[in-house]
Amino acid sequence: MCKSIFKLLSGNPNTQKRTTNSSISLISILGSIFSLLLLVRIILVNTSTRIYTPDFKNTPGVEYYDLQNYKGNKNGWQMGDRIVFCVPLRDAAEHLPRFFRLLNNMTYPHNWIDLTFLVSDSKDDTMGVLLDNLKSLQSNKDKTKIFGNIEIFEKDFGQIIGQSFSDRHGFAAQGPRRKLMARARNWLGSVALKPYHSWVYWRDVDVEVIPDTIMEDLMHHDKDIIVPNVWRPLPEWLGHIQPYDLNSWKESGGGIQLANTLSDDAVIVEGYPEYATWRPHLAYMRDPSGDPEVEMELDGIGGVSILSKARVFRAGSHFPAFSFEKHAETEAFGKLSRRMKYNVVGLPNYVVWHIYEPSSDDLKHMEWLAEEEQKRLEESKIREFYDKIWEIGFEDVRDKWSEDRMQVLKNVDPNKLGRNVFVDWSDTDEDYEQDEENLATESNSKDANNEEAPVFVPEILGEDAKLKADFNPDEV
Ligand SMILES: Nc1nc2c(ncn2[C@@H]2O[C@H](COP(=O)(O)OP(=O)(O)O)[C@@H](O)[C@H]2O)c(=O)[nH]1
Ligand SMILES: [Mg+2]
Repeated sequence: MCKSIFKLLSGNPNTQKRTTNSSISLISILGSIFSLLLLVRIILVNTSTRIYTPDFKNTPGVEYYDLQNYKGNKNGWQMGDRIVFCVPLRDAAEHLPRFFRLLNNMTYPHNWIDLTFLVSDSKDDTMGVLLDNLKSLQSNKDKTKIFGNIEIFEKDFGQIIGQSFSDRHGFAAQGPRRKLMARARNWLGSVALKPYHSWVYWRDVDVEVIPDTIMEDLMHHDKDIIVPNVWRPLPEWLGHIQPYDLNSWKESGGGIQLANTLSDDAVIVEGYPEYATWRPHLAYMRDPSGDPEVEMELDGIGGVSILSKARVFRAGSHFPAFSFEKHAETEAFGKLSRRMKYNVVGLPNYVVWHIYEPSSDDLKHMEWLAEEEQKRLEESKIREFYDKIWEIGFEDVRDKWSEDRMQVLKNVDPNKLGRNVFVDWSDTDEDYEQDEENLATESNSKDANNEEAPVFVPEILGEDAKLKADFNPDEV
């Protein structure tokens, strides 16, 4: 039957033409359907993978941010990731010039760094010095060195604890100070963080030495929160260097046990005998020749230099200004962020150096050292003076005399010099004779009175004669 139809179709030319036409239209219909399906598919694929992007170009005053774009890349310096620096300041005038010097040396593209400062409870000219330093920082002729947006906030919190080393580090001061510091940090963080920031960097003003590549060095670890190790230099008499920041640690059984015994409001602080936690501290994990890339998981962290992804704060983590798991401020920030499933990491072999500030005891000791030094100086001055007097009073002229002796004798005719020197006293004047007579009379009378005879010094004369006898003109 197929055969007959084929025959039928191919046999008649009209039928053949109709068949060709209908084939073409069939193909074009199929093509159209295929193209349509393809188009639908493309539309479907595109709409399902791409987020809807509203267009606000024509709506004044609207800013749109797709927050997916600000999640923080591990190579942020190549991706244009914007960082906000948060710097709390109190009585920081003396530290600011150093802070800005270090800031200016940083290798992370300056244009992508925004700076924010919170100035609180300062008795010195922190604000004035801050403004001066910012002015010269931003007047750099090299435009690549100019920083991004700069914001300064001012708010006093009524901090009653002094800013001296010993005031700040006394045990009793710790709880209230840390809670208040937490408030200050939250005030700053909440106004500083903008939607276009990918990273937040917390930095204390009083850092002495820090690698210029600190941002890249911390960022490439790609952690939610990361801190370096913090040590400080010491004067020679205290032993050169010392771990500084004990707030970065890993929780221990001892720490948890201790926390359970404390009241709800208590704040555990490290480095005080009152609170023995036996926690492993990041500071003590340092191996000076160890790999700086080594990471250590942490629970509590210190605040000297924290790099955090912005999303950690966006999600609600912060610096508890109350007792959170018996901690406050940066240590509680670490603990809280861990509870929120963010990773918190420290670098034991990568070190940032905090400045050395003397404690009250150090100051007393230094005062004593200065007094001792003063005493030593005075004594050495007196000794120098006496040495001079001694030299002048008891000058040793023997060498000088042997030189002079030659000078004295060099014009004497050696031929006339004999071993026995004859002294002709005949031309001695009368006065001299008279003197001799007087001397003799005096001597006789003294002898008569049994008094001591005048001392005659034949050795001297003999010495003189010997000198002349020994004289060799060839040696002159
Ligand atoms: N805004 C503000 N900053 C503070 C306050 N106390 C300290 N700071 C700043 O916070 C940072 C850390 O303080 P610091 O006293 O050095 O802490 P320590 O090194 O842990 O003793 C420094 O930059 C200080 O200038 C405060 O009450 N308010
Ligand atoms: Mg400090």
